[in-house]
This record gives sequence, structure tokens and C-alpha cells, in this order.
Amino acid sequence: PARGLQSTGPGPRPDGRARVRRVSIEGNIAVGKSTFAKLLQSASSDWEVVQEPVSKWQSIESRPSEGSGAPQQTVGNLLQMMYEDPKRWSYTFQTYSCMSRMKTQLQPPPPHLLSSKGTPVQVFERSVYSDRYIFALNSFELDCINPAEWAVYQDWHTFLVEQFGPQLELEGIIYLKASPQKCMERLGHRGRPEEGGVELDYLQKLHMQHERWLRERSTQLHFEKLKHVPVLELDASVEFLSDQTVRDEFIVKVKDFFS
Ligand code: TTP
Repeated sequence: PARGLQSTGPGPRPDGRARVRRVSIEGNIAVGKSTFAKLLQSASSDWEVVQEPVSKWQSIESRPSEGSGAPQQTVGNLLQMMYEDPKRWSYTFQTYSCMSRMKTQLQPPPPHLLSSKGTPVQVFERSVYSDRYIFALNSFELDCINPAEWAVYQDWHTFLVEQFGPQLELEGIIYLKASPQKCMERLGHRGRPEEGGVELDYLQKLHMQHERWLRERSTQLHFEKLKHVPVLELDASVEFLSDQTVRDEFIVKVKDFFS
């Protein structure tokens, strides 16, 4: 059974407000992270989901020079650019996805969580860690990020994560696991236009990266705190959206994990 969430400190904060803990949902492309996140969101007012900013990656906005009064314009779909020409755009994509993630992760928790009398938890879709140890690393191994780009990425990533420290730390990880074949099937059903060229082989590689990261994170050179973060693994190959029994089981497991 999974160990429960790590405690970040001795009970409530000195100001009497609740200590909000942070958890990320990890898993392959199209495994169902957003669906699962919505399920958690509706299960308890003490759980607040922070969605992944995919739509921002799909429409990059220009930044008009100060005082010009020019309206913001959409200047590109970085997700599409990355899939069409991975060697050219993977580094840029990973830079942007990680930065947009840091921005959302650094936002203070909403007031209702801070005033909660229960055990408030903020749940993020993915994290700055999977950005690096799954996607950016995979792109490097596939030669879509070159050695110089990889060195630069690792340098700023380590620097920023160390600088922001506690604000980016996680107290737990929920890993939604399903076979790459199952994820391929779901990816086909959802039909996100940019993902039309994604092949099973790519999902297999990402699956291996997830498995490797979660298995080896305690022995690799990782951020110290991440080594001991408990992981709740859920079998996401079942149809958890339509099956009430499975949904209830998931919620019970998550409650146990969070308590
Ligand atoms: P996911 O973060 O896997 O989101 P999803 O919508 O596929 O998740 P789910 O269906 O489980 O809710 O990826 C979104 C898209 O962005 C996907 O095409 C993969 C791509 N991507 C990268 O290429 N690199 C990254 O670092 C991340 C986070 C996503």
C-alpha cells in the first residue's frame, strides 16, 4: 500500500491557517489525467485542481512593446510546431511548458483552501519534475534536443527549482498507469489535431520514461526532497469515467493517501 503524503511541517501554520499540501498527477499522454483531475475536483472542496496550461502552448501570444497600444496577437501554435518539426522546436517547447508550469505552481493557493479546517490539497497536472525527467530527457535521448540545449535546459531548471525551493516541492505523486496501447486508443478518441502523427512507439518510450523515473528517483541525482516523495499508483487502464464503482474506489484510495 502507498505511504501517505509527507508532512511539510508541524501541524497548522503559526497564523492558524491550514497548511496546503501539493500533489502532482503523472502519467502518459492521454492516460486521463484531466479526467481524473476533474473527478478529484468534484469529490471534495478541500481538493483544488490546477490544470495544465495546454491551451497556452497552442496559442502563443505576442508581447507588444510597452506603450505601443497594439493588441496581443496569436503568433504560433507551439504544440503543433513541436510535433511537426521536433528537432527545431522541442527545446523551445520544453522551455515554455516548464515556465508556464512554474508560473501556475507559484500562484498562492485560493483563499478557501487556506481557511479550510480539513486537510487541503492542491493537485497539479504534471510537475516541473516530469517536464525534465520525462519529456525533456526523452527529447534529448531521441536527439530532438541537442547536447548544448540539454545542458542549458538542465542548468536553468536546477537553478530555478533551487531558487524557488519550497514553493515547487511536492508532498506526493499520483501515477496513473495504463499500457501505451490503451493511451493510444484514448488519444485517437480525443482527436487533438496536433497529435495526429503521434505513434505507439513514442507512447512506449514515454511509458518507459515514467516507469524509470518513478523507480529510480531515489537512486538518481534528483532534487533531495523528491527522492522520498510517496507515490500512489492507480490502474488507469479501466474506464474510470463511466464506472461508478471504480470512481469510488479511486476516491477512497486518494483520501487514504492524502490523510
Ligand atoms: P499531457 O501533459 O500528457 O496532457 P494530456 O492532455 O495528454 O493528458 P490527459 O489526456 O492524461 O489528460 O500532454 C499534452 C500534450 O503536450 C501532449 O501532446 C504531449 C505534449 N507535451 C510535450 O510534448 N512535452 C511536455 O513536456 C508536456 C508536458 C506535454
